[in-house]
Amino acid sequence: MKFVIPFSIFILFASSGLAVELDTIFINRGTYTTIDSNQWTFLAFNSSPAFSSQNTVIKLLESDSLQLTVVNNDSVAHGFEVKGKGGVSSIAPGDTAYTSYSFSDENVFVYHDPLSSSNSRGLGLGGMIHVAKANRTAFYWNIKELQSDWIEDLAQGLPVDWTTYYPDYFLINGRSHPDITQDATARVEGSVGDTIHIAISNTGNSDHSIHFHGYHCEILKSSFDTKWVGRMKDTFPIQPLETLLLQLVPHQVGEYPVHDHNLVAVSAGGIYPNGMFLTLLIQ
Ligand SMILES: [Cu+2]
Repeated sequence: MKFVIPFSIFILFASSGLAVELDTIFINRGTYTTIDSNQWTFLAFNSSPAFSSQNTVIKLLESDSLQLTVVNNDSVAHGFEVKGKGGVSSIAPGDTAYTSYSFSDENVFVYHDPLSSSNSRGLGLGGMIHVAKANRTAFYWNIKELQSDWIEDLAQGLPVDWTTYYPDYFLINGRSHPDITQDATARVEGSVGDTIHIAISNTGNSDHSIHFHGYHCEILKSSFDTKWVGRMKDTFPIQPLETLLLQLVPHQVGEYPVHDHNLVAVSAGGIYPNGMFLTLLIQ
């Protein structure tokens, strides 16, 4: 199903003082080179027709509206959905669809393909929207895991048995340690006393648990359970298609690890430490 926002609604948003973000997102199929030099088929939502293994982070300000054009560059149909906010159920190969959303408070949302969500996420497809207050310092961890010996079946549209899922590659923003350290949107750098926000989405198919060394963070938003809001912790479980918004105010100088507490996730293809592992650098 497709629809186009009438121009009159655009004028209404503009005249009420709320910003309207116009964005285009492309569903791209490409070749991904793993940290240990394997090459796989991979799917990602990118901001251009050029494939990147990093699903684009859609960055908005509080009260923004998003008018989104979704281009399916893949050879099979996909949908587009912001979890909890609806979307487009199916977009044919080569076709384009339009959808729109509004946002109020700062928060983090998952977007994914609802048509074949687990299978397309098993090939890498799934990203996050971060809604922030103005002038906010934020970092982004879109985490997911993949099972290497399922990639070709998933790429050909063949069924897999999720009850036997045994992933062996673990990614932050489409990259593994140590490459992920080069991603300035992921690698937290700051100073003692800064207010730093970390937007986390789990766009994989397995639970993860993010463990900070050296610092505690406050949960500002949890898509899973609002009772978690306000808790000050150093370990943050996160299930598939859930999000967290954390606030870190560093109290000490240092370089400390942050990683998935499940140590298999700090590997890639059995090689340690090549998975969900970063360091925080506080001056
Ligand atoms: Cu730890």
